[in-house]
Amino acid sequence: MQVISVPTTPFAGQKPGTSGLRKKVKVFSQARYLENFVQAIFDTLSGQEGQTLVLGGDGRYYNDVAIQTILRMAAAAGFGRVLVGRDGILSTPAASAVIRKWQAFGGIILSASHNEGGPEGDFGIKYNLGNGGPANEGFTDAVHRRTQEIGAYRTVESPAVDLSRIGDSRIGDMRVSVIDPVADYAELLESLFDFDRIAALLARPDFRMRFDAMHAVTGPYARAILENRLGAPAGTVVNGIPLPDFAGGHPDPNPVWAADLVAALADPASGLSFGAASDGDGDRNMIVGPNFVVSPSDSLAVLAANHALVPAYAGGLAGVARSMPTSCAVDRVARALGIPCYETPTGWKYFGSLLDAGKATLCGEESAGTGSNHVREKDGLWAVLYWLNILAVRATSADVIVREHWRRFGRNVYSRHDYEAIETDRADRLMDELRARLPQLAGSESCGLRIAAADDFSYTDPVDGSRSERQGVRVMLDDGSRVVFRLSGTGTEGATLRVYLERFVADPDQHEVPTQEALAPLIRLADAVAQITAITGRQKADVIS
Ligand code: VG1
Ligand code: CO
Repeated sequence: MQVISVPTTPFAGQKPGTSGLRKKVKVFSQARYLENFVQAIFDTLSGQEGQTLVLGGDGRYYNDVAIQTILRMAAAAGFGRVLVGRDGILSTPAASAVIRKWQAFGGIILSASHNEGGPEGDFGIKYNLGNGGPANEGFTDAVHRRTQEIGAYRTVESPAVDLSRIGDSRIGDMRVSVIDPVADYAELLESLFDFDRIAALLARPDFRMRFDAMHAVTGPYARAILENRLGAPAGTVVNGIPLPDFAGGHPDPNPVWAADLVAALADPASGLSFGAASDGDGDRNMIVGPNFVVSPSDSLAVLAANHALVPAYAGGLAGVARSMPTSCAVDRVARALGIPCYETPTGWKYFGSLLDAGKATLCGEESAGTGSNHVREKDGLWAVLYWLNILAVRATSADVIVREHWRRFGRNVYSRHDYEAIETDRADRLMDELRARLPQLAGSESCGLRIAAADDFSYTDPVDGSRSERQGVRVMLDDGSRVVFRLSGTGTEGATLRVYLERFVADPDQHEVPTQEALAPLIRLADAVAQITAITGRQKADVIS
């Protein structure tokens, strides 16, 4: 096998964000751009010679081109074998499952998740370690440093691999195995849940569900598991064929981008009793009951509170973990269960060490990502099956389950307001000024509310001691309410400001007050404290979830 070294020069800005490197397709498709980044990953590894790499993506535009490039570079880097999903498809949780099952050295996942696809859309790439989870900050920082000094990338000459057929071929000394992207993952999920009971629920005439794959990667997974294995009627899965441009939408399972699903569940004529959706790469989920959208933070709390009903977790939870901006609903469940609750920065990479160390069993984020120690990624279909398992045992609907949960634990009323594509300078100024004002905020009053404390969240990993600073500004009120501000690390256009609002309501008579109404005082406070309208010129958020 003859390895070719191709001279190159660094590109600025190849810095992975919350979940890998995401850029416009136009940026990624420049000559040497993808190659530089992949070489920087391979240069950061050691000991990969002869080992197995897992490779796949969410099927978005440019996946096919990128996969052929990466296969050749993996051969040049000395990998012994690559497991690649048929047609280049692997959802993020499926890639994690495959890495773990086959004890691979690591994996490369090609996805920009919920970001739009197509030639004008986004592309992304992330590296997962041998535990199946996203590389930690130490690794991604090292990759970024390497991209800034790179002088050559290595590849081999070889014709394109046929990815449409399962089976083995070779690139030089390396074996390429095209695998069924669904099988290992489906087998794993079947081992966690009570499939017989879920099948019985799906067969009931009074129960009808819809799963919206949003034209993204989960279509084949949902069909195989919900329709083929569990016997849900054909047509349960809608928008089930992965399209390179997601039919022009954002595969982001929230009330804005999954408005059709929410509307169908609000319409009694649809006959639907349960709805769910997943995102571009299949790691996030949306749960919808009759005329009721389950808040992702509540969903995590409900999963934890009902763990005894699910075979894989009936033995008890070691602990739970949530990202800092996620509501404290799960903390209340943890307290009742007498188990620890960890608070991490945003992004799944921070959960890996807790899961590996057996400190947490369930993890979740307010952005509709939930998962467990079965893989090292968040997992959309896993969450849907977990809910179905609960519904099957409790024989009631999702809205009733959440309302009962509120009555028992109180309600953490919660919402996230996103201001998208703000000019980067303005967004940075907003955060800088807010940070500068932090010392004065504690003890002050704003919009008639008393601020008890304000800080910039930092985190020390309890397992490896690594520190992460500047992970979001928290403004905490006297009554336990919170407003959190941070800039998104997944966007590709300007900056996205995320404002997270949370208020605890114990009184059951107040639980039905509409979310935005219950949070109105905090929404005013957020604007006053951070000067959102004054600095960005925006009167209201672009996406409210
Ligand atoms: C967002 C979410 C975060 C999630 C990340 C990746 O990050 O807030 O909770 O882990 O997306 O999810 P940010 O930095 O834009 O707020 V996914 O499904 O895009 O892989
Ligand atoms: Co995702």
